[in-house]
Amino acid sequence: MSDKTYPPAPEFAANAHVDAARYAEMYKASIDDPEAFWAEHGKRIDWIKPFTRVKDVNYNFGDVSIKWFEDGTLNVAANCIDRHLATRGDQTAIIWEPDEPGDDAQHITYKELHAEVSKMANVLKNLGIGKGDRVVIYLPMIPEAAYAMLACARIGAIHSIVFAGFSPDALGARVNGCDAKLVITADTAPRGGRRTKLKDNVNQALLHDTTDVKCLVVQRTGDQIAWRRDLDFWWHEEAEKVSADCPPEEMSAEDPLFILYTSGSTGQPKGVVHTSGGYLVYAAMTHQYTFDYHDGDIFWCTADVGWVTGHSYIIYGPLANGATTLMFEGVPTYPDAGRFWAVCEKHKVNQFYTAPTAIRALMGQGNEFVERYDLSDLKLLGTVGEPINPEAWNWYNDVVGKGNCPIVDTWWQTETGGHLITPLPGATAAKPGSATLPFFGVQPVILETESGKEITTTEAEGVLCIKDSWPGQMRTVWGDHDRFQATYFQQYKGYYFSGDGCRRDADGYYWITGRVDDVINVSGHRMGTAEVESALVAHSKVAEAAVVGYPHDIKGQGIYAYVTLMSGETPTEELRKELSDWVRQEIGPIAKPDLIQWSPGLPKTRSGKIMRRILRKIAENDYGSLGDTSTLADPGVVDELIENRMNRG
Ligand code: 6R9
Repeated sequence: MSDKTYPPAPEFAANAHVDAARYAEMYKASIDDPEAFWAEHGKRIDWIKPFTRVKDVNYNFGDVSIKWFEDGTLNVAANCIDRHLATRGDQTAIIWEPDEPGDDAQHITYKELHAEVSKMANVLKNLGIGKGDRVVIYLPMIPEAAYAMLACARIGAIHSIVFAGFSPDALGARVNGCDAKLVITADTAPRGGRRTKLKDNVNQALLHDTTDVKCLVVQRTGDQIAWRRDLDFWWHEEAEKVSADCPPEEMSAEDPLFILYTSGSTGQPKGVVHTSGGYLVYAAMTHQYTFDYHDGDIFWCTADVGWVTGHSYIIYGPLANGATTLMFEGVPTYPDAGRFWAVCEKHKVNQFYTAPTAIRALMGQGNEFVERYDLSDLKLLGTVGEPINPEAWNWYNDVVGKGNCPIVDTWWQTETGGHLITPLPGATAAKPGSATLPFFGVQPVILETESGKEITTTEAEGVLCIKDSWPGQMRTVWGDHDRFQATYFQQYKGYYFSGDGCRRDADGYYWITGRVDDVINVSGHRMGTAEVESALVAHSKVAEAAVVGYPHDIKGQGIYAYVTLMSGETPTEELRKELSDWVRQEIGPIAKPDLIQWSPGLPKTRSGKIMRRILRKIAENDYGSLGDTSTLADPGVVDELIENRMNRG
């Protein structure tokens, strides 16, 4: 970790929405009188019926309830589209860059977006979807993904996007989890020159479904697909039957906008619920201030819409602000490691937001891939998803930003809806590796891990919690409010518990140290170790499995699995590959174990609990400091595991 600081350039600060003095003043106002602060900033979006109540929040375990702008009504899609028509109808809302660099990009104006979204909204209605119904979106990064999200918002349906890299099983579980009536997908999806058979995956996911879930299919490639008669519909055919006029539904601020499944420390992913008013205010406000977005700027967030980053910073935040947002179908390394920079040059990107794992991967390919392109339009760079190591930060700063672009390292979560700890580029001096300071209205606290006592000294290390609420906060776990309370409000009473460890330095800067629960972060994607374990033990040859993370140069963390086979099974290289492929099948490519160690026994306490601390140390190749192993039922197991460890790097 480096303590070198990079203050904002005076020219940047002079033109920024927020400079250091303004940050201090606004932050203080947001904490001193949150009601007044958010009453003011709640007005940045259009309300059908203005709110009179700003905030109604109860963090008491057992009674947790979070409401913002409760009596206001609005429509999120109208805020992202209709209200811009008069002033910027012909401005590009979405630039779409396809997988193949030789194929034409699309520029979709706000007017065109209005027509397409209205048509899709009418198609949804024709398919029987109404207010409150759930729609699963399983699409590649194509404009129709944006249409689908906004069409749901327009008619008050709740979307739940499933990342197109997830397997049929994972998709099926999410469709069932929220009782979706409809899945929106594409025939096949090109990505990095390869094709994923999305519609086939949907068919497989719905194979045993008895509730007649319908499917709306976007024709992306024209590839052959299997059709379910009476249940499947082509988008382009249905679109011809409907008008391009669909009045937006009046929704209450606390009506759900979307559900997004995310990994936790137990086997089942949880459906994070975000509502309409507060989420939109927060996504729009953070988009404007964190990226210092100005009218006319071209904004590119490289995330997939399947993750929260894509929801808040490709779609809702930028479009609520009337921005031009870029959507990229491909991957950073296709056709070569210069693709990101080629796209930045081609579309004159001003703000570029990506994940440290992508930066590390591209850094390893050499500077010439960056230097080939004219990046002079870049004004700001951002990162999200995991801590960034100073080496990658410096490369991003020097080679990509040429020392001229502030870097915003944004800490937040699916649960938080938008940035909570982040520099504001005209206000905050950056320190490589630190997410720096809280956004307006956010009060981070550091608690002692065991006692839960708040550490009040400036310098502190412990678990990161948030005191009080902010408008973008999740409201519940879909169908399981108890789980919501138990996960976030039970262990540390009176606070929102983030699940992250954190250090605060002498300047009050926050440094995220990683998850303190059994969640790992692989290439910026959250993965519950329990999910991978249950996939492994579902294989007929596996008796037991324990999964931990270990440091990985590119991915941040890799997946290390300890596997005990059924008696009589022989550990072979083929079986190792079979198990890896199995997990890939069960969950998706992002969950594939990097290393599998055959372990005839796992270190357990006498009560039968697996001692993960020990497994983590061995996976990290740090077995010299295993700590106390005296409570183990059979300490001999540990020597065996060390002897046969897979990571000797
Ligand atoms: C937005 C997103 C959330 C977890 C979070 C933390 C890690 C995210 C980070 C970061 C260090 C950052 N994380 N941003 N760690 N610095 N700037 O990533 O949401 O997929 O829910 O992951 O990611 O561990 O708790 P999500």
